Amino acid sequence: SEKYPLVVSTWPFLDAVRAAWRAVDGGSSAVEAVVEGCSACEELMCDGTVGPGGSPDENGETTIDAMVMDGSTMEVGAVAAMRYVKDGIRAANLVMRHTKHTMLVGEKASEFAISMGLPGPTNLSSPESVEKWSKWKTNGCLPNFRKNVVPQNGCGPYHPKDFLLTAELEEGTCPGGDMLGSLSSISSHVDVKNHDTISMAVIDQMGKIAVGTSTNGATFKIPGRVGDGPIAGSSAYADTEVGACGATGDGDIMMRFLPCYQVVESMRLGMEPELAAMDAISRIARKYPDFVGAIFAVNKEGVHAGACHGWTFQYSIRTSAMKDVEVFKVFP
Ligand code: SD4
Repeated sequence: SEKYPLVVSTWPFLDAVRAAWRAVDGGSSAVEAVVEGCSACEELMCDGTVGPGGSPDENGETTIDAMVMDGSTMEVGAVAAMRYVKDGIRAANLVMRHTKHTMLVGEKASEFAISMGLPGPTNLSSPESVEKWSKWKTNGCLPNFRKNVVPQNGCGPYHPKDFLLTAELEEGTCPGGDMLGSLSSISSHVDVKNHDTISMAVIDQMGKIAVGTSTNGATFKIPGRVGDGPIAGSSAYADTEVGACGATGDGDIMMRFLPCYQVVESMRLGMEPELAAMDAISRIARKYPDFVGAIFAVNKEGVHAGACHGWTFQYSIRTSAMKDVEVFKVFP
């Protein structure tokens, strides 16, 4: 048919889309193509925010969030804050195909992935991530993601403000001193360059739909932080009867709204992809006017659209009507 196969992805991750296209055009299932596409991005370390070598946490470590969803069976596999294994999407796929669970986390996710044959343990740091982190350490470790805290000295440990005020009363000293004033003004500042998850949707030759995501998250996140990447309905969602959605941006905010679930459900009720995408984004923006994020929506007819807030967004598409990947720009 002319409507599918089809591959959509956040950002101009051209080689990832090409890898997924080769798979699906050659007869692979939507799930297989999503895995090939996201895996290509992990290997290329797309933008430094997919695969290893990006987004060091406060301890300097890179961890990985990834998810795959089969929109025909509604099965999901996900890994969250996975350490020492770089193949996020393949690990997620192993969870989906070889367990009855939906998500594994942290070091246990790594152990599972390695036991199922993925390479590891591997150091996920790169010279770039180490340098970024050392600079941050040298410059006083101003946290990106903490609020209402004071560092005990310089780089932490950080304590809740109230905790310290109590300690001050008890001991008659004032730990933290004037850092209290300066730190409280740094809320959850997010660097726009931090945010380039791959979120991909594929419609295969049978018309079946799958989605996948992979990211190393957010720079200087608190160790243990899990973003929207592995959360079905947030970073991506698929239903073969309706269509699919993929998201990118400030996952800490977006995962409070399940925007991709919202998009697919709106399309199920008859909304066009463009309106569904805009509605999902504006629900978030109404509560968080400063949030940065974007989504693409595609229905089962292959009609697609994007919406964004706080930045200009681009998504990539490949269909049989195109000679190569085409990139669409979306403005807030
Ligand atoms: C996260 N959503 O972990 C991811 C980052 C991202 O585009 O999307 N970047 O918050």
